[in-house]
Amino acid sequence: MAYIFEEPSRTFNEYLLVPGYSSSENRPENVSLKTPLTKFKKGEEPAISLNIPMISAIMQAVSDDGMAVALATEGGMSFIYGSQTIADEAAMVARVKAYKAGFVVSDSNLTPQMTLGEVVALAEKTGHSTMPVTDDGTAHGKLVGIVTERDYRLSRMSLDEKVADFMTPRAELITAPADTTLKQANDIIWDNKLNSLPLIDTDDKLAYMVFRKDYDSHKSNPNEMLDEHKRYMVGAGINTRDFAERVPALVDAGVDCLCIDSSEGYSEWQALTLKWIRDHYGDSVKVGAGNVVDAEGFRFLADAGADFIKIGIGGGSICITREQKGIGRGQATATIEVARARDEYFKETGVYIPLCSDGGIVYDHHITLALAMGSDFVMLGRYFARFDESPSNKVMVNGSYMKEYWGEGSARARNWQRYDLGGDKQKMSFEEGVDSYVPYAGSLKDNVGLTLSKVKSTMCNCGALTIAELQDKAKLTVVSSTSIVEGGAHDVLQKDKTPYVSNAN
Ligand code: RVP
Repeated sequence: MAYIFEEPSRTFNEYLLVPGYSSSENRPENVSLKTPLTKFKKGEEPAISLNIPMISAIMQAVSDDGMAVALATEGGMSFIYGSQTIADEAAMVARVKAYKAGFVVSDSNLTPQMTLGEVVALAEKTGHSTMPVTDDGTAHGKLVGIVTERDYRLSRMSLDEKVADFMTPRAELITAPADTTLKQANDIIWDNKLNSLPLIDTDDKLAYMVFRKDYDSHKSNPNEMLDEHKRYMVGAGINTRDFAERVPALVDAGVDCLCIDSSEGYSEWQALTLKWIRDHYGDSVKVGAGNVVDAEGFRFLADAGADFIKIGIGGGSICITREQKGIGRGQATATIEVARARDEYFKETGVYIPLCSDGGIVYDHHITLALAMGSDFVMLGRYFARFDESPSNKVMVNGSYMKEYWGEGSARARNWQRYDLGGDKQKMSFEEGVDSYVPYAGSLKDNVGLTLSKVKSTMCNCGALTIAELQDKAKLTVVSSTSIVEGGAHDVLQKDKTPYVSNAN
């Protein structure tokens, strides 16, 4: 007879944390959100830790190189989407690794022949007011001048005027060699009261621009995820088909961690993929696996050698797997059961395998719940898709700005590899994801800052200064449907008259 789980399958919304004793030490500024990304032996340190417990989903609408840089700046990590060619994915990884914080490859470049009209149009499009002028109009052409807002006055000049006639010419610019350090560049900027400094390579070509404002922001990012060469860290998604080609290309590009991207991870295909990686790279290449929703699935992937394990089937905001196929499990129940299995595995083997709760995070407090239930970090799609830094289009819908967000199992992404059963001939013919809009929410930095301030505040209420302490001390209670109503604003007439729905972000 079939196995029946007696417990109902619950979601995050069905739980609350019951506060514990908080001492005067339990203040948000004392909380550390550092958390392991990869497995480690008792008493040892993980090879990679995240500085904040957030990674961005392996999705076309979420994780490209721009998102990866923005999230690494805040202390998390992106996993670049694998539903693209191997060359394109490797190029994204390589761009993240080549990115030097504070050293900007200009995306707004002019030629001396361009007109003031074109300058104004480019400034509007990119939002950048400082534009290098190069002989060929590329980011690495020969520098011939710079145009800033101070070089032109729209009220006094014709839009036909040529850049060559109003730019600040190279002879009047202060420049520095390409191997100048950020500290040295900043000193030159300060000593000469500059707003920007072009760095020139040995062929007399423009290498980077350094901006005064970027140096300041670089200094105010204490959580940056940097490798031993001070490059941003980045992950990448792989599949169980072309790993023999994809993995070497991503490793060559400098990837820090891989993750097998699949809606169903309890499969021989994942074990074969992990084995291939271990056979070829030993433990030097880190790789997460998933997704699973119960203890059996966890144990299978742990024994197969995964460095971390992802939890979640069917809970993603754009996911219709449960409707289409009838498989899945409430995200809270899945997380709790898998975390118990992980703790038992740790007791038995002395190896701690970090867990990632993936999908279904709607409120900021769901992150805290996922951590309290035993996750070490969470993977978010919808959350990050809403920000400036996501690769998807920002569009106006019914008078509000939205960002497009589509599932990897939607017809739009056509990443059937995530949704097939592995092997070559078992492709699925139906969709498991939808194409949607999510409300545009501004910059990643502002939103992540606010979200984590809530997480830290709740951790203090639970008497915890670290995620491990939260997992240990948290007291969770299942809520009734009437108490959910009690939890929001109720029985009052709200002044702004907008009916209270939820404060989901
Ligand atoms: P969410 O954060 O709720 O938007 O969920 C994101 C997660 O949903 C992804 O990390 C992935 O596990 C899952 N996903 C991605 N595409 C699809 C689909 O098309 N069904 N599901």
